[in-house]
Amino acid sequence: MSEAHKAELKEIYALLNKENSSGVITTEDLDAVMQQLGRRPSAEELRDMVLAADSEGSGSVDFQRFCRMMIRAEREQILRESFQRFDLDGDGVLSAEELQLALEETLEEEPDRATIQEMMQEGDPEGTGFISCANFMRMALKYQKDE
Ligand SMILES: [Ca+2]
Repeated sequence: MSEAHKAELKEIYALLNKENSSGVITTEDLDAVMQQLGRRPSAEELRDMVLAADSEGSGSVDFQRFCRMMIRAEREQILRESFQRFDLDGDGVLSAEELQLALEETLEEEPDRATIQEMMQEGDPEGTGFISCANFMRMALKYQKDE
């Protein structure tokens, strides 16, 4: 994480603590902070962020956990946008063909057949012939973790 990014997260965290007089971070608290920063997360994203931040149900969020939550939220946002861009026909799932084009764009070279087949198998465990957004994100987050 860059220093600038860390500073930004610190600022958000400070705002969040100021907003949050009850000692419990709610989606409203988070929404208020995000609005101040000019961001407009959806209700669903806010809920996910609070759930992710307070996974133990303690009702409070420390800075480290808050950073992890924000980084995760940002990564997921980027992946969701990538998925939408890769989903050329906009049917909400990736076909093998769309996956191939996505890989060509990402790797800047033509992926071999085996790689695509492997990824289709991993991203489509039910054998529907398509990769869902949830599976795409799960797969991508796993590869990012391994880096
Ligand atoms: Ca598609």
